[in-house]
Amino acid sequence: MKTFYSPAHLDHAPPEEFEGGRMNPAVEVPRRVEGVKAEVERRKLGPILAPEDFGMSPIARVHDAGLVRFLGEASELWRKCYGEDAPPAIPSSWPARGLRNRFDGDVESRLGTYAFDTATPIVKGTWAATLAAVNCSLSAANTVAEGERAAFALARPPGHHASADVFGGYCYLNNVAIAAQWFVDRGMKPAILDVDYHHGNGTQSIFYSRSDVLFVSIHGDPSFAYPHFLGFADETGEGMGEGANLNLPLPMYSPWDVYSAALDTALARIRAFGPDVLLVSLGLDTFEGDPISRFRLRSEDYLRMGERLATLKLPVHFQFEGGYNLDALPAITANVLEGFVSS
Ligand code: 6XA
Ligand code: ZN
Repeated sequence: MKTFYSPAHLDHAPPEEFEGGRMNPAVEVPRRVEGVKAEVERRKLGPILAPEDFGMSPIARVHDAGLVRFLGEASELWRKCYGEDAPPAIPSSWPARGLRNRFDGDVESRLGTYAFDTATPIVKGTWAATLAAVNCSLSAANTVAEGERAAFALARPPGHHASADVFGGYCYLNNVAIAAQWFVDRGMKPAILDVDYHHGNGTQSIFYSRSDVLFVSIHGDPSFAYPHFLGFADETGEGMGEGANLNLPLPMYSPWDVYSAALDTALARIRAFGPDVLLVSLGLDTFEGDPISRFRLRSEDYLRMGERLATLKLPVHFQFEGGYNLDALPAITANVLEGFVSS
């Protein structure tokens, strides 16, 4: 299996995020991807390749032009406002009910308009890393479209919380959604399975009124888990998309037997949709030792997850998302990939 990787992510390294009333050390750090890369090499899971450059048009198929323009210039505008050595850009005010969205205001108002949380700082290297992550994703999609059984986009920042015109949750552009749209534009019928602990609100919202892309997500119930405002079981799609969205929120501390039953439900729904390619938003923060999540999957469960995905007999695009236990992350990620390729 080919893995796509770019070192551009190393320059996207905000040291902190604002959370729980204080600045906390960042958990979405470069070591995540570097550790997984080393493990893919160690287990000889296949070549690690540089992405091709797909340009801006696949991004424009999914994202709002105003968001893309803002992300491209945000760091520079922020530093003009607060100085060359300013800390990372984080919004401090939002256009909540009764206020106006401003798409062409100053950097503070555009940050509030386009971001939905304080966990997603913008630094100098953020935009280049974001574009490289999209290119890794599209390179993996291209490989799968050309007939490979699977490919792995090993990239950060992750993407599944970014909607067409809002960023957040450590995500700026939605890598998996851009790849799914790219498959659609090649006449393919993609299904997306999001196994990250957090609901993929961005991916859901991008495809919510469409019947040509299925979105299925297994995640911590938003009644207690981030992103708090989307991911409930009654969100089933709208209009043409009614029935093409399935959320399987699970209780706090769910272990593998609970998770695995939800996975069976998810796979049955995917089979019924009849896709010709599966995209997996591969978040590994369902692990029992994850520092920000509350599920209880163990290392060997990820082998089972990979094997179970293989029963669909579909080509699979694996897209790296969350997962923050730096000691376990390399092994549990590689376990999913190995479980898949060895079955
Ligand atoms: C913000 C938590 C963001 C969760 C990011 C994540 N405090 N998403 O792992 O999948
Ligand atoms: Zn997550």
